[in-house]
Amino acid sequence: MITLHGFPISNYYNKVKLALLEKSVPFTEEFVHPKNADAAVFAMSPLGKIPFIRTPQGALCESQAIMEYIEAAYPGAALVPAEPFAAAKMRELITFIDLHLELVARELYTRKRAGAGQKAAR
Ligand SMILES: N[C@@H](CCC(=O)N[C@@H](CS)C(=O)NCC(=O)O)C(=O)O
Repeated sequence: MITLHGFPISNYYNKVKLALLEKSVPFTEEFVHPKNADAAVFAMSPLGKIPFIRTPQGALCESQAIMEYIEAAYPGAALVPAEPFAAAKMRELITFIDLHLELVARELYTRKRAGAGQKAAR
């Protein structure tokens, strides 16, 4: 049985959770907030990031590596197109979202929050 660690406000966490649900993979969830990462969390996720999963073979982190593991290890609905170009386009979109949308948007949230804090302090 897979245990998914993290928290549901994370897009990366939800990405993995959706794959597990779409493929009907049995799993449980365990709440982990990276701010509270301890030695046990770092042993499973060396950068202390979520999501990570525990499997009977060991722990695995990085959402895209987890997605590829789930797709390869479990039958059922295929999440990756069989046709090579279509599969590459899917990976292109994932990379675009992960690197050029999610990380940039996150930076904007951080700046917005910092700005809100400055206004409150005035
Ligand atoms: N490349 C990682 C990114 C995961 C990530 O950034 N997770 C955030 C929560 S959404 C986190 O754990 N942040 C805490 C930190 O960076 O210390 C993945 O795809 O799993």
